[in-house]
Amino acid sequence: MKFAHPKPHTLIKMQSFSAFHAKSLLLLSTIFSFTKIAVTEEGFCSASSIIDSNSNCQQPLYSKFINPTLSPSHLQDLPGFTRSVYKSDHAVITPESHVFSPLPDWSNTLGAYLVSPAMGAHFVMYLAKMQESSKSGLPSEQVERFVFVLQGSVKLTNSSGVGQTLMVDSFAYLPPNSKHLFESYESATLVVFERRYAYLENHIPEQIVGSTDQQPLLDTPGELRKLLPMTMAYDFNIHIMDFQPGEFLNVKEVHYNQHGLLLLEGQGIYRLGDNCSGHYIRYPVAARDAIWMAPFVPQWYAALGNVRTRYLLYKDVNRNPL
Ligand code: UGY
Ligand code: MN
Repeated sequence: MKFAHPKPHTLIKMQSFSAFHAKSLLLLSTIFSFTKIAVTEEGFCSASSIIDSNSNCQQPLYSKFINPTLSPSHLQDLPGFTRSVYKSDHAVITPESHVFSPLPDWSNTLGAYLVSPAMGAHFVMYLAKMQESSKSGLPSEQVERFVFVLQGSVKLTNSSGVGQTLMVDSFAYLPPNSKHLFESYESATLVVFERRYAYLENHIPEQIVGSTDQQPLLDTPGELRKLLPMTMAYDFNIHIMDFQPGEFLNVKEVHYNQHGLLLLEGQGIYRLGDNCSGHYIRYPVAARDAIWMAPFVPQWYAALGNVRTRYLLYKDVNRNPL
């Protein structure tokens, strides 16, 4: 057994310790107690003991047991635990699984790709964490870009040299091949969507800059805003959808369009796809979760908890799927 008492011969050896060994032990324990203080000063709060009077941690012993919570921030601390799921027709990518690395062509910016063509999507959706004095790169030729500010602020300069500051909840659409630059002087977090533009004769998309609160509420059940014009020049749109707790999607949707979704606020249950026995798969989701939905994946959402859900949703539109 791993945690059995020491065996009798171990005890005999301990009794025959020389004075030298005893001194070494004293030295070691002094070093250890200094190390322990240093570690607690670094902010490690776990495994404090009832006899540990030096601890800087304010939380009472066993606080997580006494105040249990299912908040995702606690669950994401569980060793090896993630709510992330990757399947052939959908994926749920939760914050504890986000992996950031330097974004090619951007300076001082870390990116985490949450949706990409490797999954079967025709677009990418990624988080860009711009640090101090950072600059964006340009997308490839024929690729359009949509940027939404989640934290901080960025300066957008377009091809005519006009600069605009985008704050949280502001967005910009950059048509394919349009030169532009995002700069951040402090830190800023963006969600970015890019796809190869599907050209349509006589329709030319233009640069758009706006903010969510300026967009009109559409006359649908629940609250829906569309951030891009609903004209044929645009081959996708970004929806902002709000649900009060208890509200749910009116239609149990199955459609040809793809989605990339980022939960901005709230929590609820997302129903996606089917498992092999025909039962629906329901995912508990919360703010900062990202979802990829392939064409025709069954989808439905119900908001729960006590705050409004808001999510941002990419949807390809206005093009013949044939
Ligand atoms: O417009 C939509 O397809 C949207 N209602 N889908 C979704 O929220 N999953
Ligand atoms: Mn949908």
